Amino acid sequence: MAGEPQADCLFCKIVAGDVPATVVRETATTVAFRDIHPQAPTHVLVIPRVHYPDAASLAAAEPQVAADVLAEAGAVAAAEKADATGYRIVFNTGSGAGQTVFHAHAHLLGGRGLNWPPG
Ligand code: DGP
Repeated sequence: MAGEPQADCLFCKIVAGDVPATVVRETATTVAFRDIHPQAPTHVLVIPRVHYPDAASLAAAEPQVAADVLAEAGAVAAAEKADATGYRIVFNTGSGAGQTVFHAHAHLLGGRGLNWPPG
């Protein structure tokens, strides 16, 4: 069922504590942890505890949780002092855009200059 944990989902396993992660913040609805392949000095993933395959489907079904993910990305940026120089919040959506884990997640990237447009 939509929103329910999926047995084959890596990020559902991180939410459950079955796969270890370096967690930096947690709320009732979200978990934020460091990306295993960081692309910037600050590279944190913020995920909803509920399972939806991407950000748009999360926002359509549970808009408050989608807002929580965004707010947490901002809170992580502030905690990591990435807000001093600017930061980027990215939701890769679809394999053509680089999405590899199909559990909605925000990439919070900061701590260095970020070029535009992204590759
Ligand atoms: P995306 O490509 O947008 O689906 O982002 C998935 C990110 O997840 C990617 O940057 C690498 C990260 N990742 C993959 N496996 C793990 C893991 O086991 N632990 C952590 N912390 N991050 C992971």
